[in-house]
Amino acid sequence: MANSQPLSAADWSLGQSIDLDRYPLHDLDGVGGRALIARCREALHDDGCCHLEGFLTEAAVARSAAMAEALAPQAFRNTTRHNVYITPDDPSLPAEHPARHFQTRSQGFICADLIPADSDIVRLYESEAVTAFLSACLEIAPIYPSADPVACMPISVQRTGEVFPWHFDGNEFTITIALQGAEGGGLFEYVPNLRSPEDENYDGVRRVLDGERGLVRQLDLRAGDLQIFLGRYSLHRVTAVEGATTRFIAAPAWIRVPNYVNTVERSIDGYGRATELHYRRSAQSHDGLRE
Ligand SMILES: O=C(O)CCC(=O)C(=O)O
Ligand SMILES: [Fe+2]
Repeated sequence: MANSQPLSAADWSLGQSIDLDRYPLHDLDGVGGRALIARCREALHDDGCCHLEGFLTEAAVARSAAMAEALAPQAFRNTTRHNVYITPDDPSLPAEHPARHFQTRSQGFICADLIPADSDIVRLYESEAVTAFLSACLEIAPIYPSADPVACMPISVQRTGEVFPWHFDGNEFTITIALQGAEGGGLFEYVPNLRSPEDENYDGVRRVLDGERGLVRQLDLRAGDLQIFLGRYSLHRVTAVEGATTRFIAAPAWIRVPNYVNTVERSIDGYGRATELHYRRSAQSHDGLRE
């Protein structure tokens, strides 16, 4: 099991960032650690979503929210229109097909290379204990932090009126850490396992887009909460933020391949810029396939 590795001494200092009394990541093989992993696995199996309230310490929340506020003016702001599959329009499909339903998304991203190396969230991202914990919860091993300097851990910046409409994620799982909640709105809504590799369930997707609420669950992620989410099968969105307080969510990326770096095009498309590393990496494919 991925969590059987001994903990490096440096990881003990994670107690400054993570509430280790509630979430004993320093002792995953102990009784509390094993119970925590079992609880997370159950939530992921049943609901595709594991919500750990108060994962960060109060001091880490205060530092992280202040950091996000200070960096927010440098966020890359973007407004796009997309369908739930994040694919281009296909006029050969009937107008009522969900792939033809486009909604506007507007938000900003604080790119990872702006986040100080000594911040709570970067230290957490680089911790072997955190990677081992997530790997154990997801039952996927090994997983690696991304090597992309811009996209490895963006902080989403969602201001008044901004919405992240219904979609499925391209990646199998997503980890988020809420740094600041909205005063109102900014709710994470999801429909667990609405589709599967065997069944796209276009009718079910259509009904949610038409406003059917029966299967929709709602989470008000508060500052300090950690979420593990299987977004490839569960349709989800973030409702419009209300009030003057910006919603900040960090999205640290763990992936199945080591040393992953986006292509120049993906980096510019998603985050507005590419670095020297992206240009060097674009000269070669990571798996030999055309990208
Ligand atoms: O902001 C959130 O809580 C989740 C955003 C989301 O669904 C995504 O980044 O794919
Ligand atoms: Fe998503």
